[in-house]
Amino acid sequence: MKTKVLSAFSIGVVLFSSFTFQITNDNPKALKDAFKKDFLIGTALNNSQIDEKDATVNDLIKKQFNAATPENIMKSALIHPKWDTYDFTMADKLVEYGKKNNIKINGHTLIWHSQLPNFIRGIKSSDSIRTFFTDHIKTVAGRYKGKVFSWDVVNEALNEDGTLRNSVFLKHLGEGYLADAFKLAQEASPNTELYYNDYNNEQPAKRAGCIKLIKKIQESGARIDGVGIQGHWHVGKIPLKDIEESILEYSALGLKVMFTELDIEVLPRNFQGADVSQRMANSPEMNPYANGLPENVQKQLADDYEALFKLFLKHKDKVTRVTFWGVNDGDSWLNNWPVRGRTSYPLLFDRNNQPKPAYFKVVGLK
Ligand code: 9MR
Repeated sequence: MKTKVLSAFSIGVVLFSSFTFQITNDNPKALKDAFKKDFLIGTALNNSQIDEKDATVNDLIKKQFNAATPENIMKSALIHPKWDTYDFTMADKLVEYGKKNNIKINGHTLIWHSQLPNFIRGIKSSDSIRTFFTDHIKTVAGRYKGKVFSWDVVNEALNEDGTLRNSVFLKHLGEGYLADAFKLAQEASPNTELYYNDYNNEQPAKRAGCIKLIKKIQESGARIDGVGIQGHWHVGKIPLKDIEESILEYSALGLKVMFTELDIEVLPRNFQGADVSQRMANSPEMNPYANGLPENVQKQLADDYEALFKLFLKHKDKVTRVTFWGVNDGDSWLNNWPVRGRTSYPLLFDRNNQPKPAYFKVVGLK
């Protein structure tokens, strides 16, 4: 009898210790804690997340991230829908959410050629574009003065060859609009960090254009604090050398470097970057992992994330934030771009909010 009790006890101990071991193994430090001394860890938030609709997602956000960027709600089409009408409802909620949960908010974005309000199309005079530009920055940056940590003041002003994009702002205001945007943002919100943000600006030609653009802003006397490299990359093709050179070259200009919209696409595509106007037709070959991600791709994704974070850690004195473009695979924009309705797997958390092998590799670096 005694022996029986003892063995039941020892089985219990063995079970208990393997259980505890599993907990520690499956439950490593949260991202924001693991990289606490290195850089902020951010995510993009959509309306349902700001509204705290799903308790599991909400817990995940609060546990893992200490920075957030609104995925859409601060873009001019949404926050400034009519000439004299602003809608701050969701942006105000986001700011509250950040305050409540100790999450630093990066405003995204003041001046961007895309997701502009409809009324812009009807404007033909440069004076009116100037008025829109000035009022928009003053009003939006002014409202969140002291409430957001930083702003993407200008987003995606460059072409792939490094020349300036022929946006409505360049056409009507000339290239001085870049420095003007930073000056206006600085006046409206003096203690907020001000950034230029783009995709593919780690690529040599676009990077050279980006450096030229930054120097012009600096020479104008305007303040620019950092540059965001969005980081929409493709599995197995992370341009590590270009990224490292970019970190060094941008920080040599006295700027902080951020990875602002990180995700790694695993689905086929015949071009790079994140120009939302580019689209491709759907077909079964274009959506190969509708029923799950093969082991080898999952491993490559994990290895890519590990290599990236190793590089970020190597330059942690220059990199101040790494933000993922979405919380989990299910809500990534890559399920709908450049092909609608695909099943993509670009982030560290899966559709059930569970950490993926890539998460363990990244956190395992610490
Ligand atoms: O993720 C955003 C998606 O929900 C929007 O439909 C899209 C529309 O332009 O914008 C996406 O976010 C973009 C970001 O604001 C700027 N860089 C590229 C991002 C992905 O397109």
